[in-house]
Amino acid sequence: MRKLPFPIIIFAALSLIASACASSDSQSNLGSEADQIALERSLSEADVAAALKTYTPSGVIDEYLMFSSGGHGGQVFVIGIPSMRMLKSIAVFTPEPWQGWGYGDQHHEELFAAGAVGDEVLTWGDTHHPALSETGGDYDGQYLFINDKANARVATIDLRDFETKQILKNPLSVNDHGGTFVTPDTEWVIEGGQYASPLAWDYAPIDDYSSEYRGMITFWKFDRSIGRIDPEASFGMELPPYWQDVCDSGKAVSKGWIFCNSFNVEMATGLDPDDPDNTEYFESGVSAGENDYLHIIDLDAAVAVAASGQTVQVNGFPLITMDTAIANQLLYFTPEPKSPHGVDIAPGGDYIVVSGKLDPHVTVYSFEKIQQAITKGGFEIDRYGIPLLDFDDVVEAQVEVGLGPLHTQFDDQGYAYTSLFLDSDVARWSLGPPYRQDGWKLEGTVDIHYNVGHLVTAEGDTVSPDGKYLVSLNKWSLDRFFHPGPLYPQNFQLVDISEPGPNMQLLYDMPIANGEPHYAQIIKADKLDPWTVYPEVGWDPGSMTVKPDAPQIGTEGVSRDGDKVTIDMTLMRSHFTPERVTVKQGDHVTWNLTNVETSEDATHGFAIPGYNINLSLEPGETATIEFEAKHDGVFTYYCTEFCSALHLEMAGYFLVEPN
Ligand code: CUK
Ligand code: CUA
Repeated sequence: MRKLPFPIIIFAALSLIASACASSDSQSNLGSEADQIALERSLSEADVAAALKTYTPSGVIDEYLMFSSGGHGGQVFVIGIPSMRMLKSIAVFTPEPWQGWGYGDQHHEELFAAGAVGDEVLTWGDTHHPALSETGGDYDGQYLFINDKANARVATIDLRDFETKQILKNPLSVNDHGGTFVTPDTEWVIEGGQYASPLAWDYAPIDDYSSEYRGMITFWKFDRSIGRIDPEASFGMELPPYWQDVCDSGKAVSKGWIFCNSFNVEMATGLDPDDPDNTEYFESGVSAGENDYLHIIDLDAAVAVAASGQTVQVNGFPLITMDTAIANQLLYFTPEPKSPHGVDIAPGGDYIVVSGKLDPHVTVYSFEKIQQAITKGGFEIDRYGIPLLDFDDVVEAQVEVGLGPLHTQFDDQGYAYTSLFLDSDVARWSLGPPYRQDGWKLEGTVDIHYNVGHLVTAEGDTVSPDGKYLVSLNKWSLDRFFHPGPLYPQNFQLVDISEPGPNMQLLYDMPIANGEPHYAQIIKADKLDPWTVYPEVGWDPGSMTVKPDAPQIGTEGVSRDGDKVTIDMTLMRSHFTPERVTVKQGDHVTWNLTNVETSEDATHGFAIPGYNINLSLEPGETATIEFEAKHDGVFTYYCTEFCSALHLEMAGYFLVEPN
């Protein structure tokens, strides 16, 4: 419980006495004050209810945490629910100065180097789908994965310190989209492709699209014992150049299966400037056909095929070719209506929901019927020889929900929620048995503002969603906020979905002022138990162990070996040791630093002007920077975190003598 200062307790007690003495028609002082405020601020009764549902008094912790992609900001946002207070932007693919992410720390340099495409080191990403690690189909609060759509990369974040531990470049593809999604025990992290291109980042003329361009899906093996994906145990699967889109992992009854939608079975290749007959932009070419294909992948069987060595090496990475996938019955297609987007598996794993951007329905496939159709056999095949399951054999229901359906989430009452981009609504509809006997019908909609992409419910991707809250991730905000110039923020809207039936209540608007988030997941906050300080002084967040030779109190100093200078430095309130470092221009400098503090929140920064060096050292953390002292001069390093009353004195001189 929060501790209230003594005068407030007295005041509260007096208020109680006053309200008890007041006549029955004035209710209480609090009531009349609230009424007065509501009147002055023109708040309706619904506004007041919404305020009471989200207001979180100082010192009270949110019930849920939302991990949201940061879109082309390249990061992951952590937001408390229901307060919608932003707690952190976890630095992932993009340098971030507050966290000292990517400004000299050797461990960060290694991560960025691992995410390079060839020799091109990238300093941004387009994060789309965060995936919390799961145990038994429930979020376990241990790890978070996120993809970079732009450059086909996957990152692993450790939720003990909320830091990125790994960045992997996909060896098969330059871009991705259907990532990241995890299997129910996080054995595998799924990364599906998007815009087809020659595998291994190669070149082929676009006229050879059907023979040389390919889609792909990658199965990254997660090793929980070390908290990293093991690329050596991972593999990919070649897919037709159909622009795979979003994927989801089967769970419960469909555990071991993977589903992805696709949206260019037409194999459109864009407007050709040299061909007057080709007048189709992608936007029409890609949507010309009636159907695209839901990809249905038998992951367990694929794992066995990969383990038996039936793979080819592409860019040094094992790949199951389409022919091998067909021969081993790893891959099936079934039609999905016009311009599909999104695949979402119901909590029991029994239904697969796909939306059609240009179709007012959601289409619900039955996993059981898919299995029966596979057993029955006698398939037609698509142009690459992949078995095509008959639509009518595998569909359970189609529910008309509104215009521009995209993504679906679930709750604990047997309802599904689908975002409607064109209508700017969230639709609630009921799942059929075993969820609800009266299912497969629209229950109601709630207006959102505006152009919703993904939506997310509390624990919504697990086998046991919580319901209660839904957040609508809106692409446009238009008139919702003061518009800060022509680039508007996105708008996250919190919706109360606890009341059954047609009604949902919009509670709160949160502007997102950094990137365009795509997807998010919401976890019960009490499932997380992050560190307050690093476990030991001299902790290396890269290896997640204490570093034996990290500087400690008493081991500080400057040593020289030829033109190599090594500095061992400690940081504590309110000084660096040493406070003076002198080197010669051209020296190779290795600077080891440890924040020897063990107190919660006692972070120190370390910035050297003119050298693009900036670190954040959390209590106990050690880091190393290496650079050439190429600029002569006097550089005043200082602590960037206001850590104490004498924080301004936490500084030192880095003297670089000219040659
Ligand atoms: S996508 Cu952006 S709204 Cu990348 Cu999952 Cu659908
Ligand atoms: Cu340490 Cu300011």
